[in-house]
Amino acid sequence: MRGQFISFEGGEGGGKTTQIKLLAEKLQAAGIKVVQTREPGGSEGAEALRHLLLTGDVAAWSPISEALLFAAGRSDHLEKLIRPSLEEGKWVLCDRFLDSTRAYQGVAGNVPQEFIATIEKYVVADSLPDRTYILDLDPEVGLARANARMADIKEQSAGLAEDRFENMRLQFHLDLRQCYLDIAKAEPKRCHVINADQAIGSMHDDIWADAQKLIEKSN
Ligand code: Z5A
Repeated sequence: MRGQFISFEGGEGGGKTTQIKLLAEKLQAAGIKVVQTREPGGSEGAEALRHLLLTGDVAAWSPISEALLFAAGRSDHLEKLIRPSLEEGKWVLCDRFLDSTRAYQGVAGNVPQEFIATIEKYVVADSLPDRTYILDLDPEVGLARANARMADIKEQSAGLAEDRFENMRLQFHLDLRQCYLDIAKAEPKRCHVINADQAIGSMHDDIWADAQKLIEKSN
């Protein structure tokens, strides 16, 4: 039986990585095989693109070039990892997916939605996530969390840190938040908004309550 495809989305510091790890542990304890992955990245080619996209000058790529590069990585990721894993019955938990392009390059970067929709049609096609958890948080709180984590990473990696988008102005992050909430409103069956301004354990409880329904449905 095909596995379930779950993506985690939201602005900076919402806790996606933390929540993916917790959900993966619960699913594995329930006997489900899980693949944890991320975008940009997740396959060899897409990880190389990640490095190009997320290091260096914030203006290195125009939003339209970024949309194409993220799409190229997504196409490789889908072909090499996501679709084969789902076919093997594994559940795929993905840190960011197509909604990040809609939000970061689309609404916040002004790339026309028709352009993004066309790329989605050919790259993602019918491989939409079965469920998307949108971790919703005031950007000022999220950026403070992300910056605290970044300070640790920079100390360990001599300055090579992926902080391009975190350097953008606050309005950019407010636009992102609104875009995610609009996506959730437009696609309520796929997207569930999780309040990220609560303790890690409470967020996990909300996600697990919903994931259990997915397990029941997929049995
Ligand atoms: N991007 C794009 O533009 N277009 C696209 O199509 C795609 C991506 C796919 C990827 O960065 C960047 O690529 C991203 C969008 C862009 N923008 N940026 N910057 P990334 O993968 O390096 O980082 P991220 O996805 O933005 O992750 P993050 O927001 O920094 O972190 P997170 O995964 O959401 O959170 P976390 O690592 O689990 O937690 C962050 C810190 O907060 C950490 O210290 C935790 O211990 C702490 N935390 C977590 N939860 C809580 C709660 N509940 N309370 C208190 N503290 C917490």
